[in-house]
Amino acid sequence: VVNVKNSMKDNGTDIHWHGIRQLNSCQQDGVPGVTECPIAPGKTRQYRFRATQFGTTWYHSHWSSQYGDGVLGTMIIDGPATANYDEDLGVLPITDYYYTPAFTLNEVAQHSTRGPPSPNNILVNGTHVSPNGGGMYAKMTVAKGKKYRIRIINTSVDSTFSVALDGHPFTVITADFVPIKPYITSQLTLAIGQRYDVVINANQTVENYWFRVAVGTDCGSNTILTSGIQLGAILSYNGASSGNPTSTGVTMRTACVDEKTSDLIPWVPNTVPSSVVGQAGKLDLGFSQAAAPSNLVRWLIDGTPMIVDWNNPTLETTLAGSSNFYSNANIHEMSTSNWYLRWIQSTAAVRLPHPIHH
Ligand SMILES: [Cu+2]
Repeated sequence: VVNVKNSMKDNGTDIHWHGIRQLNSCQQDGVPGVTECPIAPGKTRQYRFRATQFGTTWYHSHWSSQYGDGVLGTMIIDGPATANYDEDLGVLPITDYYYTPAFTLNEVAQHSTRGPPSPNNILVNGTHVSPNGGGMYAKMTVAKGKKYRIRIINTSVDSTFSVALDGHPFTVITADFVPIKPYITSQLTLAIGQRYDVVINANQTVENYWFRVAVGTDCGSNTILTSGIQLGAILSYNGASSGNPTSTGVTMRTACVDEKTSDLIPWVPNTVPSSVVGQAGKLDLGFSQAAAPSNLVRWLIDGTPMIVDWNNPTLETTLAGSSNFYSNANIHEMSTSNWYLRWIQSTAAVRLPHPIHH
């Protein structure tokens, strides 16, 4: 049970529980114009749902571009792990960081002919150094000889990140909410919304080590990249000197790719019936841009943009037994209760790696 109070003066809001399966509770999913009306300024709403999965996730406003201004947080649901560790260091959210408010930039992005605006910096666990001086790196402190769990989350607006920890390979134990057979890697790439829980072994010399963060420049940018400062955070052993690490590490990926599917083996297998795979449908992902002077950019699913009407949640229309949805509700009907498999495919002229964040 979560009570959310909207204390903002002029904005609606609501909270989406990223990755939580809302089986028989879809009215708790927190998506304005789809599952609910926004929470008005000064109002409170209660969300109630069953946590049937466990692991690491985050919650965020689903109201326009509001989460880009920081209306988000992390969540841990306790459960068993597929590898042993001594201590849980908790969440390590990583985000891009813009010095201009999200609503201003959203407007710019929707009329830009040169792609979305570039973030100015990153934040690791809410902090980072500034290229203009000041700020500080996030620090994780460990004791030599112990194993630690770290829960890495990409809460970005528009960035894919790769991460690595100098001298300490990751044993990956979950992908999003799926416990997996542990595999070892020196580097992980996270698209927006993705989470990986890893175990590290603090078996190196008592020192400070860089936790490196790299921007996926194949699908984005960040103006801090020209500053020459090290992006990331610091892993510090008890007894190490103060000051920044001098460690060296792997060459960081710039590609916006997923982990190899051959590495992501669920601990508990879950098989999609082959009869369904044979009938897979396709959703076409693209975007359009209107002529100058508006240059309005729209993302399209099967050629149609989704433009939500906050006053008429599609769930309410469905409950009323009506199919009179607002225009641009972008409804794709599943007529019978069954398994459905949809491939989301980009056939636009510019085929950006684009995470579908839902
Ligand atoms: Cu989300």
